[in-house]
Amino acid sequence: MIGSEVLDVAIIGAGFAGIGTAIRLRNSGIDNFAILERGTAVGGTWRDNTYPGAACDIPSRLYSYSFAPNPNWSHTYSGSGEILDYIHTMVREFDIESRIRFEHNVIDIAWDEAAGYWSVRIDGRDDVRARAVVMASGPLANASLPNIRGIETYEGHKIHSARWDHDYDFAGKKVAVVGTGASAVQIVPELVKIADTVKVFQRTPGWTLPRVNRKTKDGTKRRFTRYPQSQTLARSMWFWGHESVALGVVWKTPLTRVVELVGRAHLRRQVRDPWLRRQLTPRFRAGCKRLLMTSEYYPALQKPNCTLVTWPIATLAPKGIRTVEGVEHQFDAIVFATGFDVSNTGTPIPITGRDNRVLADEWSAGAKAYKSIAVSGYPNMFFTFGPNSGPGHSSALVYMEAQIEYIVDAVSSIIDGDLQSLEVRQDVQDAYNAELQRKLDKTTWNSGCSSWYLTEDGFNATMFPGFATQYVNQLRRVEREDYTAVPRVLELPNEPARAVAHS
Ligand code: N01
Repeated sequence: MIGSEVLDVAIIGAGFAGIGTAIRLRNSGIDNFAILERGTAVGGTWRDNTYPGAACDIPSRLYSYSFAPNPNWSHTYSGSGEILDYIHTMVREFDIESRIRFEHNVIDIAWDEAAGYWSVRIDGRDDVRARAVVMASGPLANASLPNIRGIETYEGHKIHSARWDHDYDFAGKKVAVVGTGASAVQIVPELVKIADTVKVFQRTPGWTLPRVNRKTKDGTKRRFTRYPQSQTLARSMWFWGHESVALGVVWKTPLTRVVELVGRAHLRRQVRDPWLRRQLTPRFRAGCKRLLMTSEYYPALQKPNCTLVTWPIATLAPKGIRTVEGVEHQFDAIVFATGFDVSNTGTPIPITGRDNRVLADEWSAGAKAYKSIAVSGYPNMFFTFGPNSGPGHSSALVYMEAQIEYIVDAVSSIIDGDLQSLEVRQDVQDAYNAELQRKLDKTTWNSGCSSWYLTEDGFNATMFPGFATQYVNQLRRVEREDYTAVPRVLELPNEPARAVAHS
């Protein structure tokens, strides 16, 4: 049903990006917005990923917003609970709670060209109209069980890493972990402490680097509280440290070999058994898949109750997992740390733009946008963590903050300039993407491994081929010549009359 409400901005999702956008919109004087959240709590991926050992592999000083510094991070790298607390604290301190509408599952978004607003359909509720929409639904929001033969026949307990079952007692159980990515390497060290046995099913060994996690001293917390500049300086040092790593991780350079040498040395130091070492040695360039930052994973694999299985899985059976050489491994529970249904093709929600264009169709071979944020044909719509916005070497929050500032600038242009629409030019978007794909050819991500960064056809719709500095700099301001701006001619329904701007 069409509701009567007209928002200036509808934000889809109350994760890090949605909350950050809300804070910065409000700081810039835009107050008529709502966050539409399908869940019952804020936090997005940090609300959902509560598996034992869940933590961030980027230092907290950098994995936080510069406009919401936290002097009290307990460790260099925080656990998921502490990160979720940080998000809750922002919601409280910036007074965002009243703007969040929980259990508002957006099922369709369509542009009304004549009226100049987006019609946002919400499951079982009145539609909302919004002059601008910010898609903050996140690329890793949808946990997916893998497409393994026989998965439905397995009779034991199935758990996905991002939908942890905290009621299930692993004590004394025989457990399988499928997958050896960023989630699995955090789960396995915790599971071996409680389960009777753990078998880890590895398809591809990843590059693993040591992670030194130090407790933050009380004196340091006090100093950061008293002298906020000292925390800014610490953040800056982490930023530049990660920027230097880009030289070996983002591009295939001689420094990539150095990263690989560090990975090999880490493996040699932690794993004495040459056969196990061989099984764990990656066969692709470092950085191609996400680097695994852990000092706990290799030791956990060598605990007496843990086994690495490298035979490919043939099928799941009622009692467990059958591998291709014909062995059936029986389990009480299987943990799937197999990643997410990543929308680098299609869109998470049906989106219909100008002239009835359907974004999922346009993105079927791989998503494309301008500077990861705007898409031609879809005016007044802005993506956080849109196409080609992923960092391989730095904090997602640094990228997200730059996106938010750009989006707030664009939305301010629409509201303050009383624009009907602000739409990126197709030729500008095409030129940007041609250059982007040319640059991606030289990156480690496109160097021949398979990962969630790439579509099945090998198109990279996920990562930004450059330094964080370059990504941030391109988003410093909205260049008006990149966009077509149409002044508003109609008043929106049920809103106080406004002066209509004329160009
Ligand atoms: O998922 P993944 P994840 N049969 O896709 C294997 C973020 N994150 O949840 O490599 C057997 O990386 C698959 O094998 P292969 C981060 O951005 C961040 O671990 O495809 N195995 C792989 O080993 C990360 O990139 C943090 O051969 C199957 C694993 O499952 C993203 O989340 C922490 C299979 C999936 O690895 C996803 O990480 C955790 C099958 N059918 C996650 N299908 C931070 O610290 C898949 N696999 C910030």
